[in-house]
Amino acid sequence: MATQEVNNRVLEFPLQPEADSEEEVAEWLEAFDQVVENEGTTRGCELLEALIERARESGVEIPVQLNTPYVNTIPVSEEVPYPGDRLLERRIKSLIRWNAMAMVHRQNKQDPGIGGHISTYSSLATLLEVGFNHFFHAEYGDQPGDFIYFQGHSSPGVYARAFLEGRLSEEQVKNFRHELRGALGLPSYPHPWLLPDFWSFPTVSMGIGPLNAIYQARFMRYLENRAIIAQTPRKIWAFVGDGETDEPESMGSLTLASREKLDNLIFVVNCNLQRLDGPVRGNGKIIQELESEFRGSGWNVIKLIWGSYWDPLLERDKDGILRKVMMDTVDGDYQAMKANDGAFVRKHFFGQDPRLLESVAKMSDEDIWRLQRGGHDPQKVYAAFHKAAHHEGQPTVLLVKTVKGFGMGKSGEGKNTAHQTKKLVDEDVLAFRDRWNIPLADDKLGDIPFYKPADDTPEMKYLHERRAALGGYLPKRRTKADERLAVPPLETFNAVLEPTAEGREISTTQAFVRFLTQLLRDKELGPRAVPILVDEARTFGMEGLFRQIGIYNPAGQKYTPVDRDQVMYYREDKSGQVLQEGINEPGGMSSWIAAATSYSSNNRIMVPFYVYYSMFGFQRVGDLAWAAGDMQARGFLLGGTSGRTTLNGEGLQHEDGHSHILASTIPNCISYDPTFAHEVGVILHHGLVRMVEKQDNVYFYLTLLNENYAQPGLRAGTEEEIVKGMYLLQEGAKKAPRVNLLGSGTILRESIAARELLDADWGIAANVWSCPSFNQLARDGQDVERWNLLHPTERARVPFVAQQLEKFGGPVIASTDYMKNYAEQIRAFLPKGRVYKVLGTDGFGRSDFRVKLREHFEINRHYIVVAALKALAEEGSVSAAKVAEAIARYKIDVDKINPLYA
Ligand SMILES: Cc1ncc(C[n+]2csc(CCOP(=O)(O)OP(=O)(O)O)c2C)c(N)n1
Ligand SMILES: [Mg+2]
Repeated sequence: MATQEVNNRVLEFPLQPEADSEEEVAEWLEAFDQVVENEGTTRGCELLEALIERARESGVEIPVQLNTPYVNTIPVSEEVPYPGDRLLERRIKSLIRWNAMAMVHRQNKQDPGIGGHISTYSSLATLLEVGFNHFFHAEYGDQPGDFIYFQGHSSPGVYARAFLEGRLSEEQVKNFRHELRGALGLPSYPHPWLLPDFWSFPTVSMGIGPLNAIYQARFMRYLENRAIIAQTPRKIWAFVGDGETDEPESMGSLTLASREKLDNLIFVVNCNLQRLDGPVRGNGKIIQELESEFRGSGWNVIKLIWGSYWDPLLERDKDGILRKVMMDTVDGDYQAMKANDGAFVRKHFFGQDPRLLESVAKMSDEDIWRLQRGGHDPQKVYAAFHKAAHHEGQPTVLLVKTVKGFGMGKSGEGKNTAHQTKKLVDEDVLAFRDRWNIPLADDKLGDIPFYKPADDTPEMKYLHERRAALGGYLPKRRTKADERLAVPPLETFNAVLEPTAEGREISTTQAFVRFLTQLLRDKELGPRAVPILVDEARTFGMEGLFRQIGIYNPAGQKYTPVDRDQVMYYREDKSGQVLQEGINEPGGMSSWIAAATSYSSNNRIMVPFYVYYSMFGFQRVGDLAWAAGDMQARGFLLGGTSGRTTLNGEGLQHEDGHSHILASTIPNCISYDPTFAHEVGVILHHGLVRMVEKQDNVYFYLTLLNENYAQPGLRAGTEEEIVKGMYLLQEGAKKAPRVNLLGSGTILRESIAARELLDADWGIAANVWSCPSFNQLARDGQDVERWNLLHPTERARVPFVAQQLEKFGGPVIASTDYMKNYAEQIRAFLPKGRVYKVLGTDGFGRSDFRVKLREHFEINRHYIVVAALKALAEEGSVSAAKVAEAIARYKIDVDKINPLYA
């Protein structure tokens, strides 16, 4: 079969027609060949298009075919010459291979079980080295650099190069995966948290790299279109495993990249045909499968399958037999070819057709073995990278065929176990040394030494020269932005800090929107705010932003919006500020990550506000939130319409009662469940100061509520306590007994109501404490506890919770719209001897009104009163009969099923 690409679609037509129509077809082909020869390929394409159109008009069914034959996309005639010194580059690459292998092998000899991977890098080495020597630009002068997303498991190779470059010491590479030995060690994988001036992008949780790379490329264009950075030819290179493309995250956002014409994005899929357990598509061909998926998604696809030694064979393949065998052989068999030897390939590959076998009769088994795959041929890789880097109007994917464990000999090459190979048998170490020409004598191989040539050797000079020509060394991460931005004073946000006017009620979501609107007016910071929405702007009352600051769309707005005559119409604009991601939480989170790490990647501080349904937050995109922590993202996540009983009517899959528990698992995520508008204002302002002014490596999560109520306003002097997580909102009458009612979010208002009931119905006084963050209180408590543990003879420190509560006696009752564990966290940090009762919303949600939900989950004012009386009874201040009396009075059904099980 031969093919012709038309409008991104590829048509197949038979080269060997049926005998009866042979002549007719030959005539047509000849005519077509002549057109191409005389008038060029564009004309040929036009002709075919016209023909197809006519065929369609005539009712001829034309098969849609997204695949091309199983050969390289770039014909030999179009390959650009290699600009580098192939011999020196090979030498450098061999040294890197050796040092990467040594790093993993030594460690596992010393410490069996410490792990590490060799075979991913072995397959990737040529791809990365061509990139490092000729394509990957570092930041220099006013030239921003390229972004490289490395396959996580190839880290030993990236470290080995940095070692040769003198950027990592021998001590460091010796301490690969030894991060806790006092010496400088190296983390297993790309982790910016652990190596902050080296790695930028954590990629080792598969799928996160490709997804983030797409949104990074998009965010780069967003900054350019908004004139925050200059438009430059810089690229985002994402190296992706072929197995990694199994992840929906890897493939789920491909159309965004083509829709927005992200020609700054290049995916390189390292198709070594294997994942961890075995072949990726044993029965088929991963390259063909990905070709149709990417092409169908509008990407420019470049397949690089065969190395140069195949060129003469393909050239001679006039009858298409070789191409047919190439196409018919499945990946499981291709893998076996490379796990064996030349004789095996002769028998099982060329042996599939006697004519093919004959065509290689003059080649020795060694010659056949040397027929390498495209990804191990620098000439071919260069040509493919060059073409990708110059392609305009579309993102490009390079589908490159490689061998897993390339050069690892019997210990790994092409074996199903390659991924887990950490140690080579001695014989393979010798073979490895010989294969890559490492000048180490047999008797020096014992502990697998690292090898680094002297600085004045040609290869070392070349290594440094190439990087100097490309601006410097990579990977390299910026830890702080150079620019300094000032946060306006807190008073600027008085609109949310003051009490609401008589009869006016607002929600904390509205308070947030007011805060954001105010911030957008700030000359310096306003343009840096990035509101990110996932088709929920109207849910949060944020549709006003559409008109005001516009929705980003690189194509502008080509239609007249249906609501054009309204004040808040749906306005899309090339320099729009809102990122509207559609119903796409992983995309929203990835945009947020790109913006939240812009201080590092673009040297521009951006302040993203990603607002979403809190239920579709951490539990949906938890792994991205974890990666954001690793990347030291700085920004605001806002979980809207949160609270298991505060979101009316939406039921089980919408009502969030646990996002704060999940938020607490991320060490540098600071989370709040504010009740009042002024708390929202104080917390957001504090967040801005920490992240923008101080450039602290934290990010903030706030839950926002859609329940309207009067706002009491900020009491001056409580700001710091709000931030720490607890302040006294209402002091009870000075009489005994007195209880302490703690709460957060809307449920704090039930505590306020309970305070009145306690007084009116039972004559008991109560203090009400607003606790915007049980998570922060718990972290403080644990930190103090740890200090006390380690300093037993010094004066014990007191947790903040205890400091606050020590001002008053009496039991403590906490009630929130979250699982009991949320408020349970502070139990250990209360003053000694306090009775502590926690109410929370464990169990599946229901659709109904708030009062019903709060009754169902046993967190309403009545339950709070009963819990307070029970606590007093346990303390001995009231009788148990009083508790029973209250249960009866409030008509609480004691036989009601526990909502956890209901
Ligand atoms: C989300 C996730 N799931 C599972 C793993 C474990 N894992 C690490 S590497 C790997 C196989 C990778 O295969 P491939 O993407 O083909 O890369 P290769 O090493 O072959 O280049 C797996 C399953 C992971 N790191 N992340
Ligand atoms: Mg693979």
